Amino acid sequence: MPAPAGEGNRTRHPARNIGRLTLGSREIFLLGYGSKAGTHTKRNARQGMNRHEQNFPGELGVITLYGMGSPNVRKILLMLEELEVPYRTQRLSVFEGEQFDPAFEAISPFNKVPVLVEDGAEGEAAQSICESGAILLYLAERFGRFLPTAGPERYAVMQWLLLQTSNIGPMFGQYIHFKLIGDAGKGYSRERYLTIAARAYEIVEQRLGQSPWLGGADYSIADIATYHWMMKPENYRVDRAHCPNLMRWCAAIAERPAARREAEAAVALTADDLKLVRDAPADQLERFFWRDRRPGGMMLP
Ligand SMILES: N[C@@H](CCC(=O)N[C@@H](CS)C(=O)NCC(=O)O)C(=O)O
Repeated sequence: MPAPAGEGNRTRHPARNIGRLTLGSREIFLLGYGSKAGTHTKRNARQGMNRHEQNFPGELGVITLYGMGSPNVRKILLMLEELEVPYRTQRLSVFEGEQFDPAFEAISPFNKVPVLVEDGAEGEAAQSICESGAILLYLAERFGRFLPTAGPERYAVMQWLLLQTSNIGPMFGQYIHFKLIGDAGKGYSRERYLTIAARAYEIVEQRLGQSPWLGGADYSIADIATYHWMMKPENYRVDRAHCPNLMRWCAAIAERPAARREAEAAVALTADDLKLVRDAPADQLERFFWRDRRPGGMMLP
């Protein structure tokens, strides 16, 4: 069995392959790890468990994060560091089109990173999840942390989490897209998304003026989801001096030991992302920007 090719391998469990993606000349492994036999029966173990333990009975399977150095991936990395659970990372080079491999598409239907895989109990298929918001919810419930279990703050956390995944990420992403490719519409698209980004800064600044954290009194997956997207206001032509609450919040997160570890762990995942996009040949960029991927059968002429 070939050795799994993962970076940042932090696990001490023995690995087994549960699947394999062949990406060009490279093989990427879907990793599974044999669960250690428990010393007590599931029935006895369930007694006295809290809700998250009941939802996820059994041993912790080793977790693999597939991704690269983008904010959507780094939020998961930050969460894993906050949880201090064993995990490993597997870089997937989206600039070189590895996300379009059919084997990867099977676990990420929209061909995007991050994807998180946790192996199941011995003999069961691994669980895999794409969409960074869903992954954060999974990890929060899996480990019973960074998401209140009930009450208004639970839904406040969800509100700010979904605001990030449905507004901040996609809108900021569109701005970056039009900034990178230049805007044939005389800057219309770029300016539109820049305006929306500035509005997002305004909303978040206002919220953090009323509350120490996005979800309320406690640091949560809403903060973890939003941090990497908003830490550099000048990238969206927003003046730091006009968002003191946001900057206070950024500094508070940056000082967390998990954030420091995350920044180190991100180095391997980020690799040559910027260089790759800068040096990419035209046909590769066409592919990256999805301009060659119109689903023909679906679309009206
Ligand atoms: N809604 C998704 C967005 C993920 C996403 O946009 N991922 C980008 C990198 S940040 C990607 O994989 N792009 C490759 C592509 O679209 O082909 C999430 O929050 O996980």
